[in-house]
Amino acid sequence: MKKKVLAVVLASTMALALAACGGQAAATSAPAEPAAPAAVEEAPAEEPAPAEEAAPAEEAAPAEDAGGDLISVGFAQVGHESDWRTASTKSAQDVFSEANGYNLSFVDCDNDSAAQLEAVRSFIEQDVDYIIIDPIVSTGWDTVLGECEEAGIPVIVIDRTIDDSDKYVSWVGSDFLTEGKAAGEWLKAYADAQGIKEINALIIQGTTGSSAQIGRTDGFCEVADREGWTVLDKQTGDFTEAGGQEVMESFCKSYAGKFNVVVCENDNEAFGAMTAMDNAGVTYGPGNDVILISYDACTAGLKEVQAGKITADFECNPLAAPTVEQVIKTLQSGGTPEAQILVPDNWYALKDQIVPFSVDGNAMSMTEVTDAVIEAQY
Ligand code: GYE
Repeated sequence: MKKKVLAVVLASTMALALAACGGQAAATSAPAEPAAPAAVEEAPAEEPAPAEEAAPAEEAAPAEDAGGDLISVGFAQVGHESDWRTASTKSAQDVFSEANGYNLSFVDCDNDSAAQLEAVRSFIEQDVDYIIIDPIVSTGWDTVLGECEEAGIPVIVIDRTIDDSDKYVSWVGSDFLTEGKAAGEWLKAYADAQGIKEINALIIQGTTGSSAQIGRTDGFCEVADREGWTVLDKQTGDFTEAGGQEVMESFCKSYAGKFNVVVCENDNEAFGAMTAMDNAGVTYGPGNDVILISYDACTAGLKEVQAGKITADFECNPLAAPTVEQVIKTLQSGGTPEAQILVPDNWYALKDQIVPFSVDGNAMSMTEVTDAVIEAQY
């Protein structure tokens, strides 16, 4: 299969050059994420931090307001599209419980941006004390955030970024651009180690216009462009398993025998892509036809790494709620929280796929997937 791939590539260099990442950048370009891909040092830790340690919760001193009432918090959540999202929701519901002194209004916006704006406006009407937003897409926010400001309700942005407004107090989340670059730089080092000379990649993207999609696509494509790899195609799977399967089914038909790398922008898309490749007779994982790269590194994703299906998985930690609670406590006591708080991530593979690589000159470490690592994951 690899030889076949090489032959096709050499025969159609011109056509493929048109489909390279750079040629399609406009489709996914957006204002830079406000979170300076800060602390690369803070990114992958040496040891797998057990999930709870990523953002330690404080001892549960009920966080009631000065009058002894519960603190009301509205959370406009993206939806329920992935394992990552389920973990994020559970984390918020656990932290902002009545026992901890909160009254949580939780809205699952079902990946609908209009519904998400409506949810925020309903929180303003309820006159909640704080609003948490995980923005489905990164633009279209300035007006409604202005309304929050006018109502005197502090907004905390969680996970995905808002790129067209700064009317919020803090952002807590992961560095998606670094995740994408890490996937690209790992692939470069791994391909070199394996003697793979040609990369012909397909990308199943996350929800179009979400900062997670933009950062991961841009980061990976930056390396792809630099290395002269061919990105045959990239299409959104909307961060769902069904979406990943559908896109991969169409890729398997359109690019049969032509690709040796599939990048899925989350684990659930990877699960769907695996089904599609199984049905098309395409093998993937270490030693097989296709290098399968994924993001999130949820428990089910790491199990597929262990099973030799996903070749490398780039984490995005969903347990940000304890850190958001710290922001609220800081505000409650009249302090000023950090404007940007990065949740650290790890990169995962099996032992034989762990190769040294750097991102922006900073050496990265990878974590070997073992039973204990999977056990500790979210
Ligand atoms: O990767 C995906 C989820 O915004 C980082 O959204 C999050 C992404 C995550 O649906 O699984």
